[in-house]
Amino acid sequence: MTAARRYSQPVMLVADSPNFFAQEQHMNPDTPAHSASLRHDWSQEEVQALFGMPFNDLLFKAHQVHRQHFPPNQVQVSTLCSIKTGACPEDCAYCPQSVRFDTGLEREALLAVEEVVEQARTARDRGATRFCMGAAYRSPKAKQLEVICEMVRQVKALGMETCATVGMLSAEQAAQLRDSGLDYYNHNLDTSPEYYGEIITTRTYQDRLDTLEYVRAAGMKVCCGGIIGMGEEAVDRVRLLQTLANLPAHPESVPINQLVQVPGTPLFGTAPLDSLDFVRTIAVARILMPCSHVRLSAGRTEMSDETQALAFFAGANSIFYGDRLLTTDNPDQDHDRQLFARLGIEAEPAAAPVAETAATDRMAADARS
Ligand code: SAM
Ligand code: DTB
Ligand code: SF4
Repeated sequence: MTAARRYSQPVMLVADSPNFFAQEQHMNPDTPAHSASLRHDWSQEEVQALFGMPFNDLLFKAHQVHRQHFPPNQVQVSTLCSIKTGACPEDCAYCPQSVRFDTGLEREALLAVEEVVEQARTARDRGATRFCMGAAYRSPKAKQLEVICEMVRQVKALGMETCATVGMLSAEQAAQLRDSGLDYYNHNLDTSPEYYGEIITTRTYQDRLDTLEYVRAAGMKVCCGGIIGMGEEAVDRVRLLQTLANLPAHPESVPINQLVQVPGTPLFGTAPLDSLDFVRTIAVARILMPCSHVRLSAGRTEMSDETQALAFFAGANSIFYGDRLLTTDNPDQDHDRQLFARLGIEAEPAAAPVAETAATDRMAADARS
């Protein structure tokens, strides 16, 4: 870690793009009417003060905010699919898919469209309402993007919401994905602007903000969050959430990942995060971005059921469901169904009607049985 980190360093946020404010209302049709009261001017001190609250007070406040904006016992269910695995030229220190680290991962070329659609159908039939396609690219090439667009079209035709995360995009590429019917684009800030350089050197924070801006301008929903437990300081979690909340429009989906430590990556062996600090981060995200879905994302395999229950209480209302994330394990599906049943949680119905099967109802029914 560098000795002198500059927390006051300005980051050019996409707020500088004037059309963003106008977009918030119609860009986020799922957002409840309270969106007029959303704030985008959180100071570091204010966010720090939330993190510094007594745990009970923080959770109480976050849960109140959660109840004001969402049904308290519903969790949105997404399933991930790695459509292109490994051999990525980037150097993200957490990632098993970087070509620079020997993690023993077998690389795979871009999957065939039919294979991806088959996996999406299975995920839908097991109760997922959103299918997220991830590719280990720095940024997709034109031919690759054409194939990805076809995947999006066919997955959408199954009645699922679609999400993709395939690296940096140009404005034109974002428009192409939108035209294929992509609902969400996932692109994470990962950490604070100040800690970022310790984690990734092959692309800048500003590159990420630019991609987010193109995604917004194209009219897609934004899925953007970060990873905690990467050896960052508490102030970096403050700055990550502050940066997310002060984007011109809050991301509709905010994944909070706990680092999955993979042997061979530079971050393997990092001191694990206190699980209460993980829950605090979820709670503060909920308070700052009250209308966004906050996803209890990677890292659930290493988490107790009790920590996950606290995270749901603190305002997490989305998970990845399915035995795999991209290249690492996720809790098995039976375990998640039982956890939902024990907590009285139901899967959130799909935004658009799910074709052929009432998949959401099925997962909810399974969870109750
Ligand atoms: N290559 C594209 C990119 O980086 O934008 C898309 C795929 S990448 C695997 C998507 C996200 O997964 C990363 O931004 C990071 O936040 C998350 N991620 C990757 N490895 C992780 C790990 N070991 N633990 C937690 N989250 C991880
Ligand atoms: C996100 O924020 N987390 C997901 C998804 N977006 C693409 C990825 C988690 C990856 C965990 C490590 C792996 O399985 O390779
Ligand atoms: Fe590549 Fe994405 Fe992994 Fe970074 S996080 S190494 S860009 S696959």
